[in-house]
Amino acid sequence: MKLFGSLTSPYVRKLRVIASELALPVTLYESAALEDPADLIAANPLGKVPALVIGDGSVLYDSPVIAAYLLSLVPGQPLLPESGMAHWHARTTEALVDGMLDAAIVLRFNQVGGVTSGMWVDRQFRAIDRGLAALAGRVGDGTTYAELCAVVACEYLDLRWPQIDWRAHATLKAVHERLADRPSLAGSRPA
Ligand SMILES: N[C@@H](CCC(=O)N[C@@H](CS)C(=O)NCC(=O)O)C(=O)O
Repeated sequence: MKLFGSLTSPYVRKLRVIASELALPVTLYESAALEDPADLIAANPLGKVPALVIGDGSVLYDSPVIAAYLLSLVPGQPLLPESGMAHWHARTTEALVDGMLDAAIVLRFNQVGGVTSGMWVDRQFRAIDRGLAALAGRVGDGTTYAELCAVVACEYLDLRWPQIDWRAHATLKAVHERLADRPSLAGSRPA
């Protein structure tokens, strides 16, 4: 399977981590989304990464859809409960992480455009702060999608917004210390 992506995209990294954890054959195909490459636009009309080309040639996007697809390929996979409220709680944790990443990306694009203050910027930082507090209560001692996504999100904050002190949340710090060296995470970390 071919994954349109970039080395720094946290959405892409979530999927690379899942693929590694589940030993799925996913190959990263680097694509600079902001340059609107024709093959990416053909795969995903939104022009965003990630997009996954699967065996029959069809394309899946965006990251929660791709994550669900990858998980569905491995019956009994240990990362995300397949049914019941535990499933929906885990999916909500995924949405929480994705929402924090969305806020961080909005901030990043604003920063690149020279916008570093104002109501919209403050709003994103507040969302991330509240998201971290909520996420801290949703991770535990396991090695599930929730903890892996949490590490990806926290490291993305280190990359782009190092002033955000997510390590102040003891559970996030502990999860990071416990999982950061896992091959799935170490092998997908942006240089
Ligand atoms: N909701 C999407 C977000 C994907 C996204 O925003 N990707 C960024 C890279 S980190 C991108 O391709 N941005 C290009 C653009 O917004 O045009 C997902 O979960 O896949």
